[in-house]
Amino acid sequence: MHIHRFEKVWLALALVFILGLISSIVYGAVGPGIEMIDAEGGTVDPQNLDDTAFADPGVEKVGEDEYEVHVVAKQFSFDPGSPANGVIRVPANSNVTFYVTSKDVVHGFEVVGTNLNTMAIPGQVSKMTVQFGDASTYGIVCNEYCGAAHHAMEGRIVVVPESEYGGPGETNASSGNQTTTNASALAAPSPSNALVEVAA
Ligand SMILES: [Cu+2]
Repeated sequence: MHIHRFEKVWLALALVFILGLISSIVYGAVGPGIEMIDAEGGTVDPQNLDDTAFADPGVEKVGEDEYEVHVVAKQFSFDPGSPANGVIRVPANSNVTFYVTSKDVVHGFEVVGTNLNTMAIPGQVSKMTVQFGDASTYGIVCNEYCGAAHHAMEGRIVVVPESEYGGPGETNASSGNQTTTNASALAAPSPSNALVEVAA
């Protein structure tokens, strides 16, 4: 069978185009370290968070330069994270494992300008370990439409110099001192697009 030269060129171009599309999808799925929320974080009863590690969400020191942060996303704030609940404060150069869940509807937990980004799903716990470098302030936004005040659902992670870090208690909204402690950092968040590295 004779195939015209132009026909062959056209077939080849179409093939290159298809392969290009497939590779871009494969790269998008595995290249930037994107993973499905898996069973590692476990599950919780979203109606009964009081019986879980999310009963008193916040920052916890679990080792030398190792911290755990439990975050409950709810309409329309992060606890902790949103200023009203106390922003998240961790020291510079620390490894931080986040456990994020939702108590009502699906929310997003995206740390702006970094690769720390997950869905917060009722009943499901998202677990992510990241490494924070120098002192900085990061914004947290909800990137899943969750209701009327979705646009106002935001928070902060303040990475403070190790010498100024007073311990996990600072993030506790009820401690009363964190609002003033964070006021200057919130007023002038340092511009940051430094990537958070996935440590594990
Ligand atoms: Cu939202």
